[in-house]
Amino acid sequence: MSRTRTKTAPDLYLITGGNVIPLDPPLKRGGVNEGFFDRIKSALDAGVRAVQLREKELNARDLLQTAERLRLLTHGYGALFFINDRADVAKLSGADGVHLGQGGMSPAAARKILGEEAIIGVSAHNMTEARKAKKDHADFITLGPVYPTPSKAHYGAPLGLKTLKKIAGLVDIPVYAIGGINKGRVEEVIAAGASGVAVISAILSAPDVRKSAEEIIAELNRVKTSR
Ligand code: TZP
Repeated sequence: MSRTRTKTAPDLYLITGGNVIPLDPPLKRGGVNEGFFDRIKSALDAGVRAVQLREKELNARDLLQTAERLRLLTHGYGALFFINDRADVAKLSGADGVHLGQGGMSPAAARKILGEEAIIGVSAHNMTEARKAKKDHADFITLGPVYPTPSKAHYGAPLGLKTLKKIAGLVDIPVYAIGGINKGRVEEVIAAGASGVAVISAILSAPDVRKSAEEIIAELNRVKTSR
């Protein structure tokens, strides 16, 4: 199948999860609290234009309910909206696409559910997975962890900039560096060939979510315009 795609997520890809936003304990109907939406709204106010809902603890009903609210919120800002793994929830909530983990369905299966126009991201952690994602017609990958990050510590050593550079140089779909990304690391990951950055905690656990997102966006803009 030949496919020409020009769609890419914007340079900063905000991902929820990693338990950085407390869910409503105990998980009950609608299992996220208002603070969850407030933080994402602050990031959107800052200029974030791609958001992935990745709340693995939520049951299907709560995930869908959360997705429907986030779809409305992101839509109001013209931001792309993705669901982690659950193409069914992406379809029902009207998301722009799905982001597939290595244990997830194939991009082809996701397209059967979501249609040809859906944007499909894949999480890759090494060259083999990155190449496979490209071969499977993923639209973009997140690649990492590039730096140490608590939620992925059990996977061993992070990839580092050299591996990011090698993979980004060989895979001709957008590569979003992920894992331990903060403002101070934007320049070196873009220099290593990343198209953008995917971030959880540097934005969502920041004391001032809006300020943190604004600073990362400003840094991305500075680095990209100076290249
Ligand atoms: N995949 C690779 S690293 C990571 C994921 C989901 C976690 C990124 O979180 P943070 O807080 O931005 O380091």
